[in-house]
Amino acid sequence: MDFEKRLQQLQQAHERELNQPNEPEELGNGIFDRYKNPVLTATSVPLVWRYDLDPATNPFLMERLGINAVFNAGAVKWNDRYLLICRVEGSDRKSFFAVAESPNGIDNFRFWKYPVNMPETGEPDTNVYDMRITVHEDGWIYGLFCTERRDPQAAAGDQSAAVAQCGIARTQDFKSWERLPDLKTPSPQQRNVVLHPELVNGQYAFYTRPQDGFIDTGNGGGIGFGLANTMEPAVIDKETVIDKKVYHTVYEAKNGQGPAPIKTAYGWLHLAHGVRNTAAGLRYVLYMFMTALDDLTNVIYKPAGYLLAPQGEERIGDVSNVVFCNGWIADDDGKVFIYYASSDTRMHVATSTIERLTDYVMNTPPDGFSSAKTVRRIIRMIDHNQSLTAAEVQ
Ligand code: M1P
Repeated sequence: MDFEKRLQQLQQAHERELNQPNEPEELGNGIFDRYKNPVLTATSVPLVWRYDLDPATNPFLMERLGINAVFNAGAVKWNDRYLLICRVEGSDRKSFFAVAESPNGIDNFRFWKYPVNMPETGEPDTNVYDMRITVHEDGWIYGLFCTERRDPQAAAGDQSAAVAQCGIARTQDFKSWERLPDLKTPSPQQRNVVLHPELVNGQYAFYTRPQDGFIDTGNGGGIGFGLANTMEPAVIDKETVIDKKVYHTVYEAKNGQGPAPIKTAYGWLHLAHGVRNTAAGLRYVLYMFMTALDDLTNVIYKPAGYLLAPQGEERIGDVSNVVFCNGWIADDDGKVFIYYASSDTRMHVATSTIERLTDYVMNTPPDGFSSAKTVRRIIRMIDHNQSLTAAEVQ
């Protein structure tokens, strides 16, 4: 096929994908609405990032810099637009950040002209991913992310051992970023670190995820909390686990804070991921809890089980059976956009409201930690429903 014709076809297919309207799935569960299409995939990435469009240097118009996946995006409403700060992973396995913007938060996401050119520290990152955005009361917008480097202690034959730490950068426009020193904590490794939007007694507050190893959290794990006097550099001397791993729950293997929590009249709403072991490997789901307004370490409500688990095609991808969320947006009218990735492959949106999410978190029963308690709860609900008059049920 001739170069011009192929180019035209590629451009048409790309525009068709970007302009595809998104619609909620029917009925839903009353807590949130899923949408029919992913909001971003690997093929949403601009053609000019992937193809050399010069017939002299790329006569077959082949993809030169392939993109493998777009997932795990931080999110923020900025200048009335919905921004996703995506983890874009090249076919070379390296992740980087890129901003995509939508007028309505559910479709028509388009990447900005260039990916984020994140500055490095004196110890260059091998891989960076999973940015959490915090619009902080100090006036900066912070992006906290995982920075990964080869484990300097690893034997020559071990090319997988890595050290994960929390990288920190700040911005005012999402284009130019100032890199700050990596977070220091008592834990040997860190992932899923999130900055709280408000100061606590004049200090910066962080949600952490202490872990002994790169994949296994070992004796660590749980969502931790710590304070630092300043961001330059941010040093946490003491980490307290506020939401720990628990046997036979959806967060028995590990868990991690999702995006920065949302403040409500009743408490801080948290979205997190929980991981359990199965014969088919790890399964990642999303769950919620609420902490007290006057004590960020006090979990006051926590419904049993998951809020959102992988479903349909979400189950399949590079790392199957995973949903992961590090970005959500609460609009002034109370609408909430939950941006979640499926199977480390693509981005989706689910919508809800603060009213629904607080009702879900505050009025859904907590975990009873045994089958017998689950059955007793169901019987109570059946009996309650049977006691209603026909008129009440209608
Ligand atoms: O592959 C699933 C997820 O695994 C890691 O999350 P966690 O540290 O909680 O296990 C991260 O690499 C994340 O990016 C990835 O989606």
